[in-house]
Amino acid sequence: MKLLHTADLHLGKIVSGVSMLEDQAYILNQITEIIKKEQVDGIIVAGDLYDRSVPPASAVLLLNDIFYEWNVTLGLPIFAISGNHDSAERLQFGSAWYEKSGLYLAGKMTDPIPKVSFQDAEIWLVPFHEPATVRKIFQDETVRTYEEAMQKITDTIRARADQTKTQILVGHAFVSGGIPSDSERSLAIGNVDRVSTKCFADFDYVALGHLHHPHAITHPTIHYSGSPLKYSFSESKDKKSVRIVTLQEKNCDVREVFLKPMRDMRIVSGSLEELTTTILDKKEDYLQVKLTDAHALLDPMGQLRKFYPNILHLERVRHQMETDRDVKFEDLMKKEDVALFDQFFEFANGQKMTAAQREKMELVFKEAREGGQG
Ligand SMILES: [Mn+2]
Repeated sequence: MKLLHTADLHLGKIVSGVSMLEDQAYILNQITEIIKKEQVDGIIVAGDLYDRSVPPASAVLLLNDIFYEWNVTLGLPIFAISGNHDSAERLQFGSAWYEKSGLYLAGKMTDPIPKVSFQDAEIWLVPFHEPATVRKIFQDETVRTYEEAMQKITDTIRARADQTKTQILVGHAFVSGGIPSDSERSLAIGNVDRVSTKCFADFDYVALGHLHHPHAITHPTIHYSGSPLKYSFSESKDKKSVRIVTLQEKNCDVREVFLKPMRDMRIVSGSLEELTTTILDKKEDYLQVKLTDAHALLDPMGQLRKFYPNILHLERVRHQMETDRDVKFEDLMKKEDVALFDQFFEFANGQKMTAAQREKMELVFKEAREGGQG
């Protein structure tokens, strides 16, 4: 059995005021091509289908169209759950009869956890949940943490699972040791949102969503597919992909198929002059520009946007003065005026004064000392 695993589509997402919808439609079509080429038997979408609980109509239409394409046109089952960005109730709409068509969509947490028997596997759909929800639904007052909630869920699954079948869990959670990026919304303050890998010990493949890096964790059976697109500059070095999982009884073989975005998201640096004279390749990309200029600039964003229309973020590289040495006030007082100013200048501009600037400052200090006598 061969499955495609993706997650964290975040349809309708806006990054720095720019809608990602066109990029999302483009990447979903690329996933469709992979589905056809790889001839998979089913598709897993592990949560965060939308970016927010009330997504824009355009995002709803996009998901409608792509699910129709995969499920009806290509005739493939879809195993999908809600993530922490989705509205569990809204995603639940239609689930009971979509499954007649092989679209298995678990929005709300329920007891029992929905199980889909598919070929020689049992696929368990565990939507995103807070501990309080699990405590209430499973009527277990001892459930206090995310770890206890996931443990409770997997215990109930274990009790119902037919271990002669391949066991697959689809979930949306933060596994301990996972590397987060800047585009996930924290599930809770601090580290209390973590669940350990031991919750998933009995599964042959765990298809996760939530963390957006494709290699947020390294584990033989537990995988984050990562988001299909970069949604923050902290992901600029990611190579986004989908997972192709081939399961033979209890053995899983996991492979990455890389995606090529319409516009990449990357960080570039240079002076304003460099960036506006030697024009970089792929200037339509989403850019974070780090300007290295030390002096004042007139409308750098306006100048850069003439060449790079999709700059999302612009910043000046600020050279930090070394802070590892302790500077005592008494020592500072011993310094000559010009030496003291030199230090300040370097702190503010990231470079030392030129000889000419230094000469001018010496003159200024001299005049100040002589105070009107000159
Ligand atoms: Mn997400």
